[in-house]
Amino acid sequence: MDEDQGPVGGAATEAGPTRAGFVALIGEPNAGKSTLLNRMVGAKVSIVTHKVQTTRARIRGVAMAGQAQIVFVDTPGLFRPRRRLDRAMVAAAWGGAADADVVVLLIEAHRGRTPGVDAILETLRDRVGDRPVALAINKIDRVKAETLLALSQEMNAAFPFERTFMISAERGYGTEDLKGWLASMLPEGPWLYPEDQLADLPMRMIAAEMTREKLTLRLHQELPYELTVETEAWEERKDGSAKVDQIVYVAREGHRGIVLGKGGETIKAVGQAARAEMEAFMGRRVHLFLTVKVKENWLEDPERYGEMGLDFRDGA
Ligand SMILES: Nc1nc2c(ncn2[C@@H]2O[C@H](COP(=O)(O)OP(=O)(O)OP(=O)(O)O)[C@@H](O)[C@H]2O)c(=O)[nH]1
Ligand SMILES: [Mg+2]
Repeated sequence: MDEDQGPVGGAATEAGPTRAGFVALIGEPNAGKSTLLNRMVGAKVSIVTHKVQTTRARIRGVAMAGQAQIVFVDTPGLFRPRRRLDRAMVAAAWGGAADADVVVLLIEAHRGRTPGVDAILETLRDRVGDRPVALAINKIDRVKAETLLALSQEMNAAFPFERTFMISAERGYGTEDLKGWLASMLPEGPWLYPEDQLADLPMRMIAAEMTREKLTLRLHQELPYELTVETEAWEERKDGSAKVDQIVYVAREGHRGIVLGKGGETIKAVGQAARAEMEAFMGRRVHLFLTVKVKENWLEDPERYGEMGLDFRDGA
């Protein structure tokens, strides 16, 4: 009987029926969506930086909460898009919200109800239909408790949130409460992924994201916006290690020098840090080779969007 539960099982027991579904995390750039996803999954599957517009595609992370399997959908930040890449990112974010069972809007406690938050609220109902939307006020470690109540009231007057949670994704405050509530909101049904799967993203893409994160952290203000990383080749070696070749695309010749750094020291440090993270994630040795290529109009190249998990046409 239990075998009929679906592709990957998840049988009902005395603990109650199994549940499964999608929870989309939306919000302005830098709100802490990826940090929350990683916290929920218990592993770093989505890259995090202090910069806005870190996440470019929809990234799924799988978390278990009792009998429920919650598939968190991390999305790019919502902002007013200007360029093609921006538009494709924002489209991916709203697409993630429209496909989810439950939507969580993250805002930053210390920034409060910004014009960007208002812009999201304006179209939120049209975008999500009658799906439940929860508010998560994140980064509560940065503010005094008194300000939170006022912010919560102000937000709830502006939109009928199903629930409001005060959390710190980074420190893990309030996140278990949020997880438990989300689990209870999901429809009954078999799990969608094997219990031990953490992410629905090919390893070569996770590896490319790891390198992009290290570049972002290393280059700070110098970071070219027009930069993307692709895993070009992946070779499994007999000794159990992997040889990974990646290309860092930049749009201008001048950016090549920035990425390489003096005497190649920047790309070397980035490569070391990215390799260490890949090895820790996969639990085996990695030989990483990075090449920087100038491709002037990659931002208009449909293939690059496909590699990022975005739809080129969304940017039109
Ligand atoms: N103090 C504090 N910082 C946090 C918290 N959660 C996230 N951050 C920081 O906020 C910054 C942005 O976090 P991300 O998780 O990358 O934010 P995001 O919403 O995914 O950003 P985009 O992908 O650019 O849309 C990082 O520097 C995080 O370390 C928190 O609870 N408290
Ligand atoms: Mg992110």
